[in-house]
Amino acid sequence: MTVRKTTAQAIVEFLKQQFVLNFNGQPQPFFQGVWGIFGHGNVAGVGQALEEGRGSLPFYQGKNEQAMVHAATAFAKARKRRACMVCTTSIGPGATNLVTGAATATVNRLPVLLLPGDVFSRRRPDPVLQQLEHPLNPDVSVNDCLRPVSKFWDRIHHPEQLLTSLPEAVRTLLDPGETGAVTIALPQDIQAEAFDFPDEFFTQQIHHILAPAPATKNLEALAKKIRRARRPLIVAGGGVHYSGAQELLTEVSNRHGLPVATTQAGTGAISAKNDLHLGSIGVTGTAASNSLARTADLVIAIGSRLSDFTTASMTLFQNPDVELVSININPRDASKNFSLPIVADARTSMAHLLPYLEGHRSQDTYVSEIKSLISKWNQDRSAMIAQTSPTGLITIPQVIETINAQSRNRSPITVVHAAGGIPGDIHRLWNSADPSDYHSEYGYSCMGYEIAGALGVKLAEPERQVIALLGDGSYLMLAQEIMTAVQYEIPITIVLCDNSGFQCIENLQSATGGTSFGNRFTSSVDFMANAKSLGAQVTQVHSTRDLAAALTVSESEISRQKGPRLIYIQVAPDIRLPGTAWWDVPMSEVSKRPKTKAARADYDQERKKQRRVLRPTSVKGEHNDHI
Ligand SMILES: Cc1ncc(C[n+]2csc(CCOP(=O)(O)OP(=O)(O)O)c2C)c(N)n1
Ligand SMILES: [Mg+2]
Repeated sequence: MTVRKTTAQAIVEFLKQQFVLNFNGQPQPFFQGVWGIFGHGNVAGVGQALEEGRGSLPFYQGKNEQAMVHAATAFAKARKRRACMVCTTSIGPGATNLVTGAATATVNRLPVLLLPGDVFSRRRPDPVLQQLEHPLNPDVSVNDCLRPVSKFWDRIHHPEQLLTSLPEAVRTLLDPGETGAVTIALPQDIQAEAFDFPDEFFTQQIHHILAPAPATKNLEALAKKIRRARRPLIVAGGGVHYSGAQELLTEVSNRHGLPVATTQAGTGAISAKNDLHLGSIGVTGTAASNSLARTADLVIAIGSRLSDFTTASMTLFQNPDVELVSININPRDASKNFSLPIVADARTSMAHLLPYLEGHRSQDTYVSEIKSLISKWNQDRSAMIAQTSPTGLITIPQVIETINAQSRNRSPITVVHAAGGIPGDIHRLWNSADPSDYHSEYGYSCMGYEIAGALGVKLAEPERQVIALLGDGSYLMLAQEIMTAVQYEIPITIVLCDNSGFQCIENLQSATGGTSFGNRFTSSVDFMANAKSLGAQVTQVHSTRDLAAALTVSESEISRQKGPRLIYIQVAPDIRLPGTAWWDVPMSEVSKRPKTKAARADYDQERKKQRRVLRPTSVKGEHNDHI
């Protein structure tokens, strides 16, 4: 039996039939909503199909395509990649506006399905409005810009192609090692063209997320290394959250005396209350994590991309004999930096590792050293928060601690952040009360993610108070989704920290030997009037006490709050937390300025600490001992 549908109708129907088992083993729809902005390139095709057949698939009108992808990406992150959203756009600029969002999703390994409209497949009216007309390759359109930022990319020239393309798109989105943005470009004419699809194509499918166990050989090798190590260190990344390994990781740490440091994506993977939680690691790391990392003889990365922020641009692990083991579902991540790769799910790995470590615990002296580093860090943390500015304005660390106190005392909240000075400070200072209170987009560090991201998180977790924490620069880049929050009555809280410019880059400029240039704002904005005009309720606060009061929203108030509210704070531009690790930002080898010359000399010194190979060559043979 067959059923006649257009390409667009078939896509909508197919997506509605895809289900995934959640953490409790219950099937739930994988695609939970469609974001869209219509134009001539999708209104009559995908638009028609969505309007007529969406049923269980809610539609959200975006105001900028990049923001739609951010919202969808944040939704998938909050749902630990067990549900995702779709974005439909017109052709031309509507489609290319997706590129930044797609890169954000792909870098962070988060699933999102993009359905950009495309120029006519049959080319009858060429060139159609917004067509690029590539001189040498008529089969190239602007949508080809989405290829490098997608994990799967296809263009549909005949409806029948969906029979192979859609299942592959879904497989990629669901594959924990491969997931990211998936693009299916839909030429305008083909969207509306019909085909007799086999009935079976639209039957319900229930998928489960792969969680492969590590090979016995690998577990034996890892357990041997842990038992032999004198200074082991676990680095927990986002994979711990996505696999649901938080509790087992905590058990491994507590039972066997293994300290845990967390990356941005890994924050919350272990409660801050845990005795052996060292806090953040790397460029934005705590002194406790970083000093331990420098002397560690065994580093076990779990679900981490091992980015330059985590490895301090490969200067962090200074013990000449340090060995790196990387447990990751993605073989490329597992093999980085000459690690012993363990290609496996984080949760399954922790569960399987426990019996291998029976009876083992790190030496008492090491455990007490860790505890004293943590207690010293807690004192430093308090001092960082207590630090005041000569301007008399609230500092970003104080804003962060005020929000953090809310999460500790009045859970559940989720704070969403992405770029500017905030991510560095919050990574260091945040003490997670529960695994979902910290939502960081720091893989792509994309300005403009925060407000749109908060919308996605709130749709994914309506029971939580969702706070977008962002700077004035980030706000100016992508604030219009405030109106979308009003339109769909999505109650988010936006905390806007105004320091009159791109302050963290100004700081970086100065640290790299430069003088102030191009980073300050020279005219001011009435941010409150701006947010109000988009429909937000606005308040200004001048003290942490007022901020705490503004954030303290009772349960009933949360359910009554129909749309977004913005809390505006003028923050001190002059407070910077001291760093405890290096970041490789190359600076000019040639300059007339003594400050720049001196900075370059320091840079050359630091670069000498960078390591290319971590494992000592004497045990190289063991390196291949996997799978
Ligand atoms: C889309 C995008 N463009 C540029 C950058 C580079 N960048 C990183 S932080 C930053 C300034 C952020 O300013 P603001 O949001 O006001 O935060 P502040 O640094 O002042 O705390 C810039 C320009 C980026 N991360 N993302
Ligand atoms: Mg700023």
